[in-house]
Amino acid sequence: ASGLQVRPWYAVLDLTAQTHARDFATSLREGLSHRPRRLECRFLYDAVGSKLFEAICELPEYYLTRTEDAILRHHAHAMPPPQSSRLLPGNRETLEIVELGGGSSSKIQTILRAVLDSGRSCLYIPIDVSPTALQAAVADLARHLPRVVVNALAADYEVGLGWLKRHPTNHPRMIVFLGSTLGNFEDDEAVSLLRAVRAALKPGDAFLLGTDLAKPPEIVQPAYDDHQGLTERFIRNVLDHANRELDAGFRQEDFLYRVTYRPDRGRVEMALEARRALSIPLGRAASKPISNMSLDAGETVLVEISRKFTLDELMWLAREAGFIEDAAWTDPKGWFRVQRWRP
Ligand code: AVI
Repeated sequence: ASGLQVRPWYAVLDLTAQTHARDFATSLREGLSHRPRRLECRFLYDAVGSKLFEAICELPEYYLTRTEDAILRHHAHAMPPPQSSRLLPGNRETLEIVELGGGSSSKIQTILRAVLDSGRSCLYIPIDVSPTALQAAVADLARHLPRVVVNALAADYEVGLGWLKRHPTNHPRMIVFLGSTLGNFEDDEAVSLLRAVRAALKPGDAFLLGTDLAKPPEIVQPAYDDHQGLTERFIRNVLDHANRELDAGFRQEDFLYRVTYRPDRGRVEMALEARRALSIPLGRAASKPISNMSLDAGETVLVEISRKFTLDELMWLAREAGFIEDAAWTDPKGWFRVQRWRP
């Protein structure tokens, strides 16, 4: 651990140095060599990508954020697990709220407020790869909810959850994973993340998970193919990110944005298609003897998947990771689901 910054009301523990294992260069080289070709969607979120994603959340077509927000506003009071009955009178319980991808501050504030309203103290532990995003999120929280103590972990999910597992506490804990980000993971990746979540929990703790649900294509497709073209810019930004950070030689005009909702597979696929045969300089992602990557005309590079889950799939994931569901909430249209699982 390095760079522990202590303030009266918050601390940021910077574990990002441990997060370099699979870096952008390796990921780009391996992803482009893989068949079908693909990129890892976590590289969509540089400073530009994060701003674009914030703008996407406000789009009229992007129903996810709004729908999940409404579920939280209606049901937040029921979401934190009930207080321990063994508490001595006069003793105040502290509930730890760990957020994966912390920083979605309005949603998490709804939950933190519900914890305080239940008469408990609250320790909030956001886990996010970006120390600057964490600083901004904790500053925002200090303004709105100064009673919440914040211990932020600057790390990817795996490193952050591993740290929590190695530093057990006596406080009850609820890990929160909102926004249907689980939907950006393939089954094997999702199960391994969920297992890491479970490993950071003890009996009596809880996991709160927000997921988008399967629904007709005429609702899903426009959410990823919006009129303003923000989603296209968000997906294309991965190429600029590679050019900026790795000195790669992608040219936007060589690619078309392709978005397909595949109800049979329960997922949206966002890809970039080569308009002609290409030889792309890999910059710092090159490794001898390969300095360029060839793509045939019409070949696609899968950049992101966004899954729309059925209940059966969610129950399967819970079982695979060793969770039991004990509560769930949805919106009147049944578009989105927030569920609480127990280890
Ligand atoms: C972060 N994640 C849940 C978003 C989604 O809907 O899958 C990412 C996104 N990609 C394009 N639009 C939004």
